[in-house]
Amino acid sequence: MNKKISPSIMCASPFMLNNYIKQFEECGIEYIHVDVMDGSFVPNYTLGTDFIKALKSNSKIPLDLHLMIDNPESKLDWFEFGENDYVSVHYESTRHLHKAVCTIKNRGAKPMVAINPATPISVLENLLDDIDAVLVMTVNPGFAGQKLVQSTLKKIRQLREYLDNNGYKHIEIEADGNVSFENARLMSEAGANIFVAGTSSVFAQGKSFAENVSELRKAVSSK
Ligand code: S6P
Ligand code: MG
Repeated sequence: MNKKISPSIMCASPFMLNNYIKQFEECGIEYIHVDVMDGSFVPNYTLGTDFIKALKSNSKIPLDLHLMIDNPESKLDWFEFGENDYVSVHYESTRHLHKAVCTIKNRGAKPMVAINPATPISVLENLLDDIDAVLVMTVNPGFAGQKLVQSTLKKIRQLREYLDNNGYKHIEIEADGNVSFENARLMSEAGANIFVAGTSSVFAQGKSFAENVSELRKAVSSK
């Protein structure tokens, strides 16, 4: 599977967004990861509907909307997204996950289901016919700059094996949280192919964004 990089835009300085979007395009970045936090499902507030609208009108790069909000099925209408965009909803955030997934699909976008570190992959079984990707949270959602939850590497491996052995080879696996250069290599070997890149890699200080992207691509290219 092609390896893809999805920089987490909440980790970019808001004063440099135009500059970053230009660099995303120059570096062939595949997705822009947008963290939406509602202060209820997770203990933080981040990017909202107007930000997403502005991002869509200023960049052609597909979005990777990560909705960390309660009951997303009743709020999807608020967000601008469409063809080629990924939209992820958390298993833990709703009693109506299938409805949320179908709403995303009916809008022409690609549904992804996100699972927290403590959530087992078995909860995905009855959704696999309707989703394009699984987002494996490799930290607890809410903040950038956290440390990898080690057990999630095993979870990625189990999930990749399960998908490959049960007719779902096409379903992508996204890793989100502390995707450092070294962790990215381990996540890639375990079977992830979309990497949410934040303070641990592409926005790390000391090197340019382009240098960090090329180091990250190298780290995930081995498998
Ligand atoms: C966390 C959020 C993530 C972070 C990303 C930051 O709740 O979903 O997308 O923005 O993990 O990257 P890093 O390298 O600081 O962990
Ligand atoms: Mg995220």
